[in-house]
Amino acid sequence: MKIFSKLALVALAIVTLTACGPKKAADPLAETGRTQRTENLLANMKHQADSAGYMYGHQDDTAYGIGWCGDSCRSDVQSVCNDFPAVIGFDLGHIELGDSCNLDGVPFDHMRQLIFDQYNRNGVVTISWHLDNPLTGGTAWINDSLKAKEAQTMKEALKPGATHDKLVAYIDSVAKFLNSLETPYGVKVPVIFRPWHEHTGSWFWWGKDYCTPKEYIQLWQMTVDRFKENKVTNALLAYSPGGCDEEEYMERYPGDDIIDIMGLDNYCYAKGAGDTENINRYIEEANLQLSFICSLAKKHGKAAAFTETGFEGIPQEKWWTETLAQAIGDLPIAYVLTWRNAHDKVGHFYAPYPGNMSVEDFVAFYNLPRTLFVHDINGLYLKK
Ligand code: BMA
Repeated sequence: MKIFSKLALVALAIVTLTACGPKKAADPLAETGRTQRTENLLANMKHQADSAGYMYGHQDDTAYGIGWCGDSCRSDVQSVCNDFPAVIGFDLGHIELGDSCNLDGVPFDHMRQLIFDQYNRNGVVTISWHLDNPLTGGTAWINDSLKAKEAQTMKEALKPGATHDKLVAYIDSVAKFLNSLETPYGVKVPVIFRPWHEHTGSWFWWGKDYCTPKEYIQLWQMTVDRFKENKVTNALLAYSPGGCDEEEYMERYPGDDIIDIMGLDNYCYAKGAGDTENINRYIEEANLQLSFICSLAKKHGKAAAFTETGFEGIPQEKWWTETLAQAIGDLPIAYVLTWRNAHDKVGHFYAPYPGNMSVEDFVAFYNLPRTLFVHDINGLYLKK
């Protein structure tokens, strides 16, 4: 290349750069250190809970369903009501092991794409984490025969040593995944991260019998510290105890500086449609718990949500309008999420699919003025 053409190229580059000015960040950071879209999502969830109604969510909705797995752009919910859930949940269990698929067989690369798809349709994404035990190598669940050892996990994880280092690396693997949720246009997809859930029970190694309130809160602090260290800017944090009273709920609350969404995990464990006693008990208890959670959320300036619920196998034809919608009533929650429709575990489903007995009632639930699906929401990320 002749010297003058090189000079011409340099001149052209300078002119172009000056004309365009400095490149503007696609999604600038807010004062909190999180992206503006992440803050907008939180602000809108608080506001939306006060006005429009609640979003419907479904775990692993687009990853698999009854009779299918990994299909492109498919959803059992969408198949029955022509609309996607406003919230879709995913689980990062086994990302900490460096596996390519999560504990339910969903490839993480596919999950990332499904998260982009949900964001692109203006929907919300929430992420849970059933991580393995960093001390024993067992699952997240307490195994009765290993209980004595598993009960030591929290203590070991919080003090300097091999288990602690392992847990740090585990949390870092989540941070890395969250950081990888960047669109080609430089926007980090906001997500609601919901770890250390149902800790008011004792079935996970972080459960109440296996640590003190102080230790449980330290676990959250450690999570947040690692997120900061890894410069995670797109995560809202949800706290989701299992069914409990208000005192228990607050006993292990990690603090207003850590939590954004106050949640509840509570399932209907009735023995069938005829078990009205237990169905009614679920309605009453969930309503009572959601009601103190909504008051607490208001007082603490947080959003409130029914972070996990359902009736396995939906044995009640009108579960949606006569049970779930009744449990929520007119409480100002931002969303409700029902659990997954397993394709490989017979009867383990919590949302309708074509041919399911509760389809008609689900459509009635869809048509209730307070339930919101993807078509009902807009501007969650852009309108402050
Ligand atoms: C549980 C069940 C399990 C699943 C786990 C994590 O409630 O659905 O089958 O592995 O959640 O998704």
